Amino acid sequence: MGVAELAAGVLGRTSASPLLAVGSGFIDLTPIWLKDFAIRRFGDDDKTVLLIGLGAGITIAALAVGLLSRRRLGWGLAGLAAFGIVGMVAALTRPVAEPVDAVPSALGSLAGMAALALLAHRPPPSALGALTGKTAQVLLARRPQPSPATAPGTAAPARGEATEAAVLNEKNGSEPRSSGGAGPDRRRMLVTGAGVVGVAAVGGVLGRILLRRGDVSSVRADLRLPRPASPPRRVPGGAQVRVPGMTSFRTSNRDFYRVDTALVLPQVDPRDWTLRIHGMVAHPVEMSFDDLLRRTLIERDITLSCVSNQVGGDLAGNARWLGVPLAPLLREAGIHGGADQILSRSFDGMTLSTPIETILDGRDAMLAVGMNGEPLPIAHGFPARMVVPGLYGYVSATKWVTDLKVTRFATDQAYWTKRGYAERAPIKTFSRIDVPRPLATVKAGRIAVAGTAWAQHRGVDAVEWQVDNGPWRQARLAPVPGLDTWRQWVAEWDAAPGSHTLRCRATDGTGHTQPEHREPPFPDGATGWHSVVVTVT
Ligand SMILES: Nc1nc2c(c(=O)[nH]1)N[C@H]1C(S)=C(S)[C@@H](COP(=O)(O)O)O[C@H]1N2
Ligand SMILES: [Mo]
Repeated sequence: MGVAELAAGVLGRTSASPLLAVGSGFIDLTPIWLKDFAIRRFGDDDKTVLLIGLGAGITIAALAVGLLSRRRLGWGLAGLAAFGIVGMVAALTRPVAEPVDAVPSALGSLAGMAALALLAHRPPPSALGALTGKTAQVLLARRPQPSPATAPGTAAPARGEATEAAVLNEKNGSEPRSSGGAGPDRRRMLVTGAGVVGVAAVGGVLGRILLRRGDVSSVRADLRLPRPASPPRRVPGGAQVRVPGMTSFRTSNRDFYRVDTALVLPQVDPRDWTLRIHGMVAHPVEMSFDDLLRRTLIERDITLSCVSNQVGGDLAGNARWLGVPLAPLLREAGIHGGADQILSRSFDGMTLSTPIETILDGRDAMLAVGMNGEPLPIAHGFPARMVVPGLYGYVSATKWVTDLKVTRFATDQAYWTKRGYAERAPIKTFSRIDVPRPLATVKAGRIAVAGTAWAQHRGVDAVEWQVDNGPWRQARLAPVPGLDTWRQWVAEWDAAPGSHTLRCRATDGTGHTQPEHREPPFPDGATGWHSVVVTVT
């Protein structure tokens, strides 16, 4: 594996590293329930957990191969060949695969086989310290013979001697084989072993260092973005509810949730970046990053949310996005009648499908280049991503976007829609209680109950809350800059001692109130009322 990592590093192709290719293949094959569990349980650490799990799996498989090869070297070699094949298949089935991506796995596999053969190899008897082993005896006994092959009959006494020697050895409690405790045999084994470990470690580390050549952090740090021609609406002072422990209205780039299938972050240099607009269009477009920045820029506050967000969950964030409006770009390309989908593709081969009408209906759908006053962070799609207010991320928020194909739902499917998620996925009306926290202990008396609600592009018109199945009461809604951000709410509660359950539900701008009925995130977003149990003392 060290050799394979080194080869991937020399090629400068992350997707050719068997470890990362197998990990990415694993992500693609992960069933939805396991993905939702991983997101819920590990959040942003899901990839680290996957890599640790993969490491453990490989260790166990390697131990099995090692044990097999003690029985028969051929089985061990076959096991290592299988390792190589798995790596090659994984690398070649990545969406960005090129034939050369098979090379690291193949080399790694061959190196592994060579290492195993070296380590398993038994040295010739002349090198042995103690000449008491069976092989040694046989060879010694044979030495006077011209050749066992030409004089088969003469081997008989020798075999007898050897058996005697073996029996004697067994009586003495030592193995009849020559591999006894100390001596040059063992030293040689240790030296070979250390050599193999050394090559593997150096290869692995060097490979990783080489793969980091492509890092674009410094390019990003030096990038200056133009100012927007259309600035954002002012965020009202009261948008932030002043309650200790309350979610902040604006999510910082550092705290912004991250959800994607990228095991390692795509490193896209804006100088090499191009965006293609093609498919059902009159004039296909190919533009550079500078071309993009020369267009009219807008800046807007928009709340993103993930379809995997559970009731009460925090897979949502509100940021100020700077970008180029998508609708005019597409219109200039000349959309053919009958097109109903934009299939966007990212640098790492991820695909997302977006209903075309949601981009053209006047909302602030954009190709974002800035987030909260900075170029997009690498984890959030540097240098450009899509943002479409009102749609779940998986049908709108393509990070590291490089390609927009105007097409039809009947023709093309994207990564998640292929896996059964809804093609049209407006964000469902959602509300949660942020303060007090679940299972908190609070002092009896007047306390603040506060939370966040969202129904992007429809707006939140009301949030109600209740204590222990009592009457629903209206919460006070904080002001917001527009329909596309989340909205904070707050209420005052005369808390009496005891254990209490608090609940909330929101009503959006279309008059629709969140249903009580709980549905899981699959296939178009979770539903249900959020509740929090607290102890009042
Ligand atoms: N290239 C790419 N873009 C992607 C994804 C992805 O896996 N790959 N995930 C999408 C999903 S499911 C969500 S919820 C949002 C999350 O954006 P964020 O990580 O910036 O919060 O990105 C979307 N864009
Ligand atoms: Mo998502």
